[in-house]
Amino acid sequence: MNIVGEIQLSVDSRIVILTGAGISRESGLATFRDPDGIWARVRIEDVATPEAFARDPERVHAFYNARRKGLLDAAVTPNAAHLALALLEAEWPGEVLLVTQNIDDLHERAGSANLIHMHGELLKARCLACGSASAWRQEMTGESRCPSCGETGSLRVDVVWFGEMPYEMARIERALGDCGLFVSIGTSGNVYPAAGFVAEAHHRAGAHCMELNLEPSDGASLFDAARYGPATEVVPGFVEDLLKAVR
Ligand code: BJW
Repeated sequence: MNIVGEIQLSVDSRIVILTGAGISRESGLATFRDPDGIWARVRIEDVATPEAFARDPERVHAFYNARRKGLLDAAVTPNAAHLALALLEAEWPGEVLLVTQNIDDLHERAGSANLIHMHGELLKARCLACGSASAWRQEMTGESRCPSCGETGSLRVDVVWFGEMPYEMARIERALGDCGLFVSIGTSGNVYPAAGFVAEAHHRAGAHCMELNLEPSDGASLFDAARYGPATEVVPGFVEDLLKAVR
């Protein structure tokens, strides 16, 4: 069935969507590699590697405490792009799997449920003593106590740093090998393995691959088609075009 003009897709096809920091920018959260992004203010090696945490845990805690506080600010809410993806999941007859690199919780607040946080979650703590992950909304310090085992000083934010294995890769790989449409939204395509998903969906599943981004990403030539502009404009329009086929 021809749905959007450029896409040949049957309505029971699985859709895999990858999101990055660009989708949350219009909600007030900074991206990483834009000129005003996080990596323009702090060095990756100081805050986003296991070695940085081993060397200076309080600095890493302070970096994530500030971002957690920002995420919990009442002004930070899901935007039209997050809401459109939740609507797509609710109304598309086939499976819609949302894989986000973002550690914010804006997709779940918008209503997405079939969601993988491949780089972890800012509002969770992981205990290095017992391995458990717990909800965590307050400041974290070297003296914080694990809610599961009671150990003190064993908590870290539950995010995936450089050199660590992203979460749920087996489930993601299975979905990429069996999707009709792969959509990448608001990501620069700089960080692997996420940057390689488009090639996997294309070669293993023969999926139609689309990029929705403010501007062409580093991997733009790997996509079959693209729509460029702010996520709050481009994503709702794209979702409406898809859902026209099933209404
Ligand atoms: C808008 C917009 C608007 C703006 N609307 N759009 C050499 C070769 C290949 C790989 C490696 C290598 N050396 C090392 C590696 C591996 C390494 C890696 O990729 N390094 C690269 C830098 C080369 N990767 C890892 O270590 C990963 N682990 C791993 O590989 O394990 C082994 C393994 C292999 C294979 C399978 C399985 C496992 C772990 C990576 C962890 C990344 N962690 C971070 C921090 C997480 C916690 C935190 O948030 O603090 O994740 S880094 C940071 O980058 C964060 C993001 O999720 C990630 C991606 O960034 P994203 O989302 O793309 O943001 P930006 O800022 O880059 O782009 C924003 C985009 O939005 C731009 O395009 C804008 O234009 C756009 N935009 N406004 C729409 N309004």
